Amino acid sequence: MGIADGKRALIAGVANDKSLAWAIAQELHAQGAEIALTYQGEILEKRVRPLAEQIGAEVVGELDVGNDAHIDAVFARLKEKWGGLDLMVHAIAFAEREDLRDRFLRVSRANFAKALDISAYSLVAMARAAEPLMEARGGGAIVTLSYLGSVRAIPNYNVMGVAKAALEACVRYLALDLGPKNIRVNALSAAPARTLASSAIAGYHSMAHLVDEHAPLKRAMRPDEVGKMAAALLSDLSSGVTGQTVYVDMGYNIVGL
Ligand code: 0WE
Repeated sequence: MGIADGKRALIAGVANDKSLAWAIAQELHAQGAEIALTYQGEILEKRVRPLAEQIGAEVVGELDVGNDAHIDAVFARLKEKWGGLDLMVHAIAFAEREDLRDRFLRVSRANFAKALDISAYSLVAMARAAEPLMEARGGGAIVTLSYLGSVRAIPNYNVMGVAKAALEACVRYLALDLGPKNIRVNALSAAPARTLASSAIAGYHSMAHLVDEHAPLKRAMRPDEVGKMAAALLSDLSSGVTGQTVYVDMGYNIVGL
């Protein structure tokens, strides 16, 4: 008996076995959910398909969230497959690599727009597509991934911080729109994790180490801790919680030094 028994979940943003989205997929599977995965581009498809197989998930298509036709096709497939949807995980972000270093104020108008489009607007577009499918099931729950750079100025995070601030605001407005349909929307703000999204970042290791050292729990985050909190936010255990940003960061965000 699991907390996601009989639930049907779409998880977007698995890149490989280090992805926080994969940790969430495994936990939801362990808690009894049926899973659908998407992939972004052919290179990641080769990584996602074998992972899907491990948890009996279906790969329901390519999802480049900058492409409305991909969003339409994925949700059409879900409607055909399940006729509804209970849970959705959005674990997607993008900023140009050149903007994740040096000075924030160098970001171009075009790169700023793209970072906010892919990292924040995409949640709105996916929530709109999910709404009728969740309504058909009498409600649902949505979780997206954020980071402390939304509310603190973290060196080099730059335009991604602005995008995560927008993402967390989108969570609140979506929660307001979708609450009457019994659909909850929350963000999970994770500590730095060693994933594909962070592997490219200069100075990542010293940053992650600072968190381990100064966080109240004095240790690194484990991906399964993100999986467990996401499962809770997607389950009836959090039936009274919506519009929130919940930190899974060993308490780092509360510390001032
Ligand atoms: O949200 C993120 C990173 C997301 C991300 C990563 C990349 C790398 C490759 C978005 N766009 C890109 N574009 C690429 O071309 N994190 C929370 C991880 C992260 O990124 C940082 C961090 C941390 C932590 C960047 C600077 C400083 C700290």
